Amino acid sequence: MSGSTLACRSCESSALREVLSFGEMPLADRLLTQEMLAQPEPHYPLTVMFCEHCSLMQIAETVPPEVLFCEDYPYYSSFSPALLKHSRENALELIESRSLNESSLVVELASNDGYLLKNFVERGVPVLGIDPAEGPAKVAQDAGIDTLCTFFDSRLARRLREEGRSADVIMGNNVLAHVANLNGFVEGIGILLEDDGVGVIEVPYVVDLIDHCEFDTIYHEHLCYFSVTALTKLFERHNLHLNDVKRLSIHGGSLRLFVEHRANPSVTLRSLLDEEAQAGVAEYRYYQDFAERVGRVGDELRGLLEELKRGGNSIAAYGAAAKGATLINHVDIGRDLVDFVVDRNVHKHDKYMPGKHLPIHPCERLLEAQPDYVLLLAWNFAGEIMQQQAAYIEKGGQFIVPVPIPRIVARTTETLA
Ligand code: JHZ
Repeated sequence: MSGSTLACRSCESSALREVLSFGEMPLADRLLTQEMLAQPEPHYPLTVMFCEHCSLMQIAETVPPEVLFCEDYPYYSSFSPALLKHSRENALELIESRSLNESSLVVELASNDGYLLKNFVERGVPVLGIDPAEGPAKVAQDAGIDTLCTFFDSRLARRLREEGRSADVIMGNNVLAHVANLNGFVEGIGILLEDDGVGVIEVPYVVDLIDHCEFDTIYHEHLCYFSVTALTKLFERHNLHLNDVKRLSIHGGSLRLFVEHRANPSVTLRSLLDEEAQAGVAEYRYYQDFAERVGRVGDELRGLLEELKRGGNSIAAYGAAAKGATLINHVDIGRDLVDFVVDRNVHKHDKYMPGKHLPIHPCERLLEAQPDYVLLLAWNFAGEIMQQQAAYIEKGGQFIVPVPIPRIVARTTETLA
């Protein structure tokens, strides 16, 4: 059963207006085994709303977190070399800028398989990972990364405090949007953070989502889609201050937030707030034509795939990503159009994509089958994936990038560089 938001997830106002409805959708990370194919698959409505009071974009439905994150959660951060590099650089910068040492504590919320914390451990900085997903948490524990397999909230923060643990740095990458009790989570950060500590948090940026029509990043795990304007209000409610922000290209465009107990807003933060005000991010009209644009991208993509099929071409897909589930289900891409999906994550192999049940194979399958086209579901790692697949491209294979405008990426020196 999913709950429905009657009030804003941040400010609790009821001034919510619909931006887009996807109708009923399956769960994006609930990959199916062969046996599960014969059973009914749960579907839940997926409706994007905008809060006219605090300007937070969000979805209306809350699928219980235990359903989303605990059983067989297939997302392991360590399968992307680009993400590993990004995380390592982030950790090294922080060790340097905060002078972290053996008496510091770095806590990561949603620490997954330890992809980020291992960089601190390697340099002797004590860490604590917190993650409710059993599979990834076990990988981290086995690698010697102290990890609690549970959800983070204000109660856990208090318990840790009582045990004498407080954090010099709290990290949380791609977790804030996933949290059903948003205010409780942020309150917990305030409790656990040392007086002079810093929260370093990454979230996908709603401005990039809207501007580049990244509609496939909307699924039940992602409850919120943040602007700096909305975030400032969220943190202030808990006596925390968003003091600095950095725009990042990862995941189609993200923000790295620097949150502290004392207010000390940077020039960058102020100018991004100004930019958002000028663009109208706090007003409904900024989101008003999104549904129409999403419809257009979907029609164009389906049209392109159908045309290629009519021409006798074979098509596969790359990346059994959560966002891929939204894309194939919303655009209605089934086995009539795409034969199979490949992915490097071994935990996804021999399973089937939600809803459309496309089979998932190891990446080697691409060279064996040499389909004429590959739909890039993990378009956020396009450069990295196309370089890896140079042999497929050399043999005449071509990639289709679905957003912001569906297009075939021709075989160029750029893709092979
Ligand atoms: P990727 C996940 O979304 C889940 P997804 C989560 N909900 C979230 O918030 C975002 O990340 C941020 C594969 N791959 O990371 C790995 C290759 O096979 O874009 C993944 O299965 N070869 C927590 O799932 C998928 O593609 C490669 O070379 O949409 C990418 O999924 C690379 C780079 C990736 O996120």
